[in-house]
Amino acid sequence: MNKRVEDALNEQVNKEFYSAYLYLSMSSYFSEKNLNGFANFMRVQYQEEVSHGMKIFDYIMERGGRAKLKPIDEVKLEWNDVIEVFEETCDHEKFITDSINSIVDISYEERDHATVNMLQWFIEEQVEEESTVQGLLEQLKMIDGKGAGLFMIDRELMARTFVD
Ligand code: OFO
Repeated sequence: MNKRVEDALNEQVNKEFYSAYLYLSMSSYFSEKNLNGFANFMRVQYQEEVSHGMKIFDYIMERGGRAKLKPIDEVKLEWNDVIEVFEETCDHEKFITDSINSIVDISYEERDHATVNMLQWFIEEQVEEESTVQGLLEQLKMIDGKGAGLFMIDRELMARTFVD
C-alpha cells in the first residue's frame, strides 16, 4: 500500500491504543472514588478504542501493508474532579477527529480511495463520540460535578455495555 498512507495509519493505531490506555486510567481513577458507573463508562470506552485500533491494524494488513507497533506514551493517573476528566476526554476526542481528518486528506492526495472509504466509519464514530462526551460534560457542569446529581448520572452509566 502507499507508504505515506501506511505510515499515517500506523500512527493512528498508536493513537487509538493510547486512547484506550488513557480511558482505562480514567476508569481506575473513578473506581478508586467509588464512582462505579463512571468507571464502567471509561472501561467500555477503553474496549471501543482497542477495537478502533484493531480495525486499522487489520486494514493495514488486508492492504498488504505492515502494522508497526510503537511505544505507547505514558498516561495521566490523577485528575482534580469528574469535570476535569470529561473536559480532557472532549479535548482528546477532538484531537482524534483532527487526526482522522488529516489521514483522509493524505489518502485523497495519494488517490487511495479505499482508505478514504474505510475512514468514513471513523468519521461517523467521531461525531457520536464527541457528542456523547460533550453531552455528559454539560450535564456534569449543570450539577457542578457533585451531590445527588452525580450519583444519578453514575447509576445511569452503569448500564453502558460494549458493542463492537
Ligand atoms: Fe475515541 O475514538 Fe477512537 O477513533
